[in-house]
Amino acid sequence: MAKVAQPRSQVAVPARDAVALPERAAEHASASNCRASSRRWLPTVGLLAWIAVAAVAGCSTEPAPRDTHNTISDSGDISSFFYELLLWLDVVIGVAVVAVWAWALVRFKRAAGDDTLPVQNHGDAKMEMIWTAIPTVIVIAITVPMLVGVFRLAKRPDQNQQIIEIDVTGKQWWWEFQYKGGSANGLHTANEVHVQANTAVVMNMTSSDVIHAWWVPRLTGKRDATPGRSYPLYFTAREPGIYDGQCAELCGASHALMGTKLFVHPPAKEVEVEYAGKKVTLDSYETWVKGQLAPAAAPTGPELERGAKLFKDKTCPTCHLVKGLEGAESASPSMTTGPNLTHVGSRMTIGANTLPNTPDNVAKWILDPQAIKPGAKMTKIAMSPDEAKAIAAFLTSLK
Ligand code: HEC
Ligand SMILES: [Cu+2]
Repeated sequence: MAKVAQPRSQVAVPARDAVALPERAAEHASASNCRASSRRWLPTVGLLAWIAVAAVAGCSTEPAPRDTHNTISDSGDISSFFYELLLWLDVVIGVAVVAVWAWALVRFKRAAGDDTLPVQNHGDAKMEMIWTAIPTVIVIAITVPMLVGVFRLAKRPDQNQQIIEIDVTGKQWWWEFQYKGGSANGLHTANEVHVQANTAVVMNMTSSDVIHAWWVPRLTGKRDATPGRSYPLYFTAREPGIYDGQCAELCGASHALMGTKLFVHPPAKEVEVEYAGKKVTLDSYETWVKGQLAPAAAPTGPELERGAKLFKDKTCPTCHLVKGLEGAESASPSMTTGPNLTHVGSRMTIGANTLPNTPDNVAKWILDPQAIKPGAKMTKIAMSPDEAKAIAAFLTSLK
């Protein structure tokens, strides 16, 4: 007959605690060969070293393009402050807990041969009070400033000062910006949003399809763009510059290719800023506004004229507006209506921060938008590469 395996609990091995203590101590002494124990620690030390290397591998003193730490606005500073507050509180608590634990390990180590139970302090009122009071103080230390911060972030800027107000609409997979009031009233652009340094900005976020979230990490926190609702985002950006952003709410096939760019213009004279290691000149905000409000430049020369004609012949104006180009001034609003192209040549990128705005890239995009952005809501219209090149030349001339 086959031998039936016995459950482990029934195997007659003396339970560890039943081994007499002196015996155990002797067993321990013989095993604690110094070299063996250092070899035992080797994998742990190696693993910790690797984690340490991995943890610092991404470190840099330069602010990264999508850095949440080197914030450039008043509301960004509030979120940054809480990040730092929580980080340092956690470091202090973590170090304190590990230190007490390590001290207790050494201080209360059971001596060889000591078989007595330590003093039990279950229900010790003093200790219970201490470890209720400390977390309460910590929670209050976080909650009170946090509430102040939440109310400050939600405070609409004073109406008496200059305000730039922009209706922001998230669409699969790009952003539409419509300026309201002030010198930019009626301005309508896409993907790249422009504001003025040291000027309060009010953004009203919504969506025309699914939930998106507008997020420029160096500016401030994320704000949901939800269909049928409008959520405000308030900020005053400090430093002129160009800042990258990303849709932060999974919104379908090309969610990862739904970027945005924030341009913070100087209020008066143009300035030079650094972007991606290159020097870029930023006009004053009012100069930018004036340029964008003007109708598109009329095509000059046969090649651009051919491009403009092809743009209309290939039915692009059903979805795209080019103010000033006859026959392309009113795209019918629908779910697939595309970005305003009146000044598309002045954008740094196309396809919502997906490709640099060069004639070659625009031609590639026109020939096959879905090859660049899976699921893109732009119809793939049959044409020859030469025709796409002519349209691209015309579009990139629209500064
Ligand atoms: C059915 C509507 C539709 C038609 C027709 C259409 N497009 Fe588009 N187009 C879009 C949408 C939507 C986008 C935004 C896609 C994205 O970024 O996800 C877009 C984006 C673009 C962009 C990039 C703009 C930017 O700022 O990122 C260019 C350039 C463009 N289209 C050119 C054309 C040309 C040229 C034609 C005609 C050959 C055309 N489109 C036809 C809907 C359309
Ligand atoms: Cu999105």
